[in-house]
Amino acid sequence: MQLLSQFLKHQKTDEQLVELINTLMVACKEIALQLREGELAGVLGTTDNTNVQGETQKKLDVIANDVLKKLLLDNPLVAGLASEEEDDPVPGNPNGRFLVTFDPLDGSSNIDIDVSVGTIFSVLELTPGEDPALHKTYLQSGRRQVAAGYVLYGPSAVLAMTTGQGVNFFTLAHTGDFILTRENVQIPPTTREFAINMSNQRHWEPAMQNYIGDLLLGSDGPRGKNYNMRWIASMVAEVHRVLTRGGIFSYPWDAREPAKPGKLRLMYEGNPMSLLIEQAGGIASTCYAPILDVQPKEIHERVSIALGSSEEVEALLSYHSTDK
Ligand code: AHM
Ligand code: MG
Repeated sequence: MQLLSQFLKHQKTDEQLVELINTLMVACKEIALQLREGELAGVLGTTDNTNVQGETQKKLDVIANDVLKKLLLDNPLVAGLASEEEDDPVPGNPNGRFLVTFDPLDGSSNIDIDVSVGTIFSVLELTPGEDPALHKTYLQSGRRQVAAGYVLYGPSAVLAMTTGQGVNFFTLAHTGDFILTRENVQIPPTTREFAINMSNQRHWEPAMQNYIGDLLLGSDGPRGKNYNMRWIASMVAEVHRVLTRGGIFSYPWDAREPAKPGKLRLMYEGNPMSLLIEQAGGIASTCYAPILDVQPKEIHERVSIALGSSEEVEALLSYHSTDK
């Protein structure tokens, strides 16, 4: 049995990064406890606020954001943070080394129905001389992440994390420790499972409509096999399924808001999930380029996402390159 801290030591992870990860996990354990109490703790339901994306905030969005913010700002290694639930970045210690971006509670439409949600985080290094109070300081491409991961709050709480040396799962034990439960996760290259919100089909690009249309034809169609569909409406749970047994997950560009390429955010969802997927041998793409190569222009920017089993994502990309 290996504890998270022992495992990171064994991987010779930078000691300051280990300290930062420990802080993140203290916050996630607190969030897990609040979620477990649910209605009993009076934490369900919505607030009167909307966030910067114009979405109504759930009480637990705010609680999770506050827990992460407080603990991270108490850690002198943190130069600043940016959150899906904050309009602007929050500066920390000007001599700190790390910038942390996060979605405190992803999939929050699932909170009130007791379905899985998660915390997604991404760790960058402050470029010396830059100001962590400014948006532009955070606009680094996903390739520059020094760590990324999520904690899935499901029947058990599971941390999936990478520091650039593969992906590993750690399960939260009743002792409060995260214990290594799956090492060097590898996504199977082929799959018969896809995840997409089909209700948006008529708004997608023709290439995406054609690709999904061919999956639906099953063994009679050009893909020659029958597919199954899943949609949990919680990206953390979908990515966990993809990492665990393969699959393809997409939240693509849609015509309703052409200026916003998709629903999900690059800095809080796209980049950390893409690093995990690539580190586990999968592909994460905008449908035209690797997500990790996108140069962010705004901290709350959205991105079209397709990720998962390498052969399946390659098949999807071929529809986009030929527009067949
Ligand atoms: P959130 O960060 O506001 O919770 O939104 C992100 C979530 C993802 O977890 C999930 O993939 C998607 O939104 C579901 O969207 P939809 O409700 O359109 O199916
Ligand atoms: Mg969210």
